[in-house]
Amino acid sequence: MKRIALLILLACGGGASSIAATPVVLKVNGARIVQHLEALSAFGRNPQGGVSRVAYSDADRAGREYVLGLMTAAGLAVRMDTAGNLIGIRPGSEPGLKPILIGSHIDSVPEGGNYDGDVGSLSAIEVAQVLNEQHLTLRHPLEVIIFENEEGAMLGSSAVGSIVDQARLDSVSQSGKRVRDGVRFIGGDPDRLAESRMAPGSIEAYLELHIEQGALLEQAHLQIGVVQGIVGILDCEVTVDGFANHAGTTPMNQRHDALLAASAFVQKVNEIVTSVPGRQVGTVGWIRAQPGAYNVVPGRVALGLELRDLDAGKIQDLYARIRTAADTIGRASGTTFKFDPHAPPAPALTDAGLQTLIEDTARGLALSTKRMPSGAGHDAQEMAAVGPVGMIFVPSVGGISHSPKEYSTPGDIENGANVLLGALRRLDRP
Ligand code: HGY
Ligand code: MN
Ligand code: MN
Repeated sequence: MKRIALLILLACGGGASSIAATPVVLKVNGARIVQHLEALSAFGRNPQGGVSRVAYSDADRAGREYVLGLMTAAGLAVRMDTAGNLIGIRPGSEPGLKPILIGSHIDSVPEGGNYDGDVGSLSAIEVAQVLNEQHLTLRHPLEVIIFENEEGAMLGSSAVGSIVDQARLDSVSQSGKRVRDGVRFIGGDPDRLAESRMAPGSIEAYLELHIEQGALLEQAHLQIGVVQGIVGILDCEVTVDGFANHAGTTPMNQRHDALLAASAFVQKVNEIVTSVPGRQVGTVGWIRAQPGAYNVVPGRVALGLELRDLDAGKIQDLYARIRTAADTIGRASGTTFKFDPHAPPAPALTDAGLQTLIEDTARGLALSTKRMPSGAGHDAQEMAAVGPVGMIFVPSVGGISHSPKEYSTPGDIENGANVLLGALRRLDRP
């Protein structure tokens, strides 16, 4: 009789009845996360190490297939929204509760590393896998979400958090495909993107684990970063128009050299951004001169300006000063500057309650913590429009990221994933 009762209990393992049997401290399988990171790194691998798995490339599509397999193996019911985000669902035991979302992204920058986005994505799947293996049902539904094209100004999470304008869909992505064609390429439907939007207030919370991508944690010998907020990012394409002319016959004092004006502009950006106190950053990250020949004075230059800060007002002030300086350079050099700013991801603060919850969870695991801002953009900042967000950082060795040399140790990754799992379980409690 007793044996039959035990068998019934085991057979009902996936149900709410198993909650009482839950181990007090549940841990992830760190070795499995590392194994999955290695397997994922095969998609888009470069000869020099790292990956070029830019969104909408063949490597991206293959990597997504691999991750979809992991999600299914973790017992998640996976669907793709119209933006192409992968969403794996695990039902909760208590009807009427909002879902808790965990996730990140697996697309990379060109010549990127194997950790940015991947650590959070594969750890979120690991969390679902552990819950599945332990036959543990949370009260809330759990959704593991792998956002598409995070490195393209967070396209996938923008579609979830807000409205993506047509101009963005028409822009050309790093893969060379227009964004709308790319979304189609991975199985989404750009004409029905609005259906991916989640209503504000429709989720309990979104939690994301990510590598720090800076060196604050490593330098302070700390294990977990509790993110306070994520910077806003202003991206702007700047066109400088001069006059293309013969480089041999045009005297130096009669040129309208667009590249010379652009180089003065690059210097000025750095000067203006460093002229005020604070953690703001400004970068000119790419530049193209036309027509681009030894023997032609450059007639046109296009360049990419980016400004980041936690304060949207400060970004706008710096941007205004940079535009004024560009006018001055233009007048002095006989060139004109045109600015074409993209709709910026706004700065987002993480939820104060979730910061404390993450901190308490880490301390409960005997891990050291530090509250810190994020200088990198993340899907969490778009998700902040849908509900409370929390972010967990783990150290990046040497503070290197967006590089094949990006690295986080297996121990740090395991710690971060355990904090993600622990924070999720605390959040799920009544
Ligand atoms: O560009 C960024 O900050 C990011 O890594 N998406
Ligand atoms: Mn990145
Ligand atoms: Mn990232």
